Amino acid sequence: MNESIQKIKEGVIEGRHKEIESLVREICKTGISPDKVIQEGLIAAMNVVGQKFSDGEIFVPEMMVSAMTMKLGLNIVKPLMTGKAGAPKGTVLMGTVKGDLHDIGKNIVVMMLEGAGFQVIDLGVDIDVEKVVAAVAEVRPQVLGLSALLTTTMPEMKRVIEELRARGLRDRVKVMVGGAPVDAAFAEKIGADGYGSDAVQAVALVRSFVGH
Ligand code: B12
Repeated sequence: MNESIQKIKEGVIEGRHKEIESLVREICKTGISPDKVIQEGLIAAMNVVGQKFSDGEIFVPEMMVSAMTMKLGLNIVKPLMTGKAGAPKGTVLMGTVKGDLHDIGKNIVVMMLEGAGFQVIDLGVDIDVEKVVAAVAEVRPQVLGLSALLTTTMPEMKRVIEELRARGLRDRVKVMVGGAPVDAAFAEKIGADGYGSDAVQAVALVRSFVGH
């Protein structure tokens, strides 16, 4: 792996929040693809952090510092991913479901979609069914993306789909779901149109939905 990417990865794992911005800024100057910095540096680091947390090697405070460090890095890469010329290829509404505050993965999906030329409206986190459905009615996106990181909040995805159906909106929008505990079988069971295991798959899914 590229030495600078390795440094970024280690920086996030170790929560070196004071250094991360300059590290990311430096590597971006070399002309490296922002996707690579995100996938092999920032995302790869959070995968390691997640595993360490699951294994009991680190606890919530360390996890939060790493998450914050990752976000600082993402903010530097973001302007490089977006602002590409041309009309948006389609509109995607994204949000993390009710009761769930995890937004790192969702934010990465948002950035990758923006980088791929889609207009993304990000509803944020802890979004209740009513708000999602109202936004679908108002914005008329081609795709709705829902994220959940807690097994306890996954049922909210089903509620959104049921409510869209009840309001006669289901046929107007493709629904994709994602987040660590979600899988393709769950997506199918709740009647979603697709599941993506990472941000790259999210982009591929949206492309397949809107035909770009
Ligand atoms: C960082 C983190 C936090 C941070 C969140 C910071 C933030 N702003 O997001 C903080 C410390 C706040 C936190 C809090 C909690 N957390 Co937490 N957290 C994590 C951790 C370590 C990493 C999550 C993460 O950011 N991963 C990195 C990103 C890049 O991956 P990702 O989210 O999966 O996203 C990728 C894909 O899934 C996909 N994707 C994501 N969304 C979408 C959407 C669509 C449409 C598509 C197509 C794709 C897609 O693309 C993304 C990019 O590749 C995980 C552990 C883990 N291994 O996942 C636990 C974890 C999710 N947390 C957990 C828990 C229990 C909690 C708390 C309840 C802890 C507590 N006791 O307070 C609270 C809950 C707060 C709440 N109400 O939401 C558990 C969940 C267990 C479960 N089975 O439900 C986990 C799994 C840890 C564990 N092993 O126990 N957490």
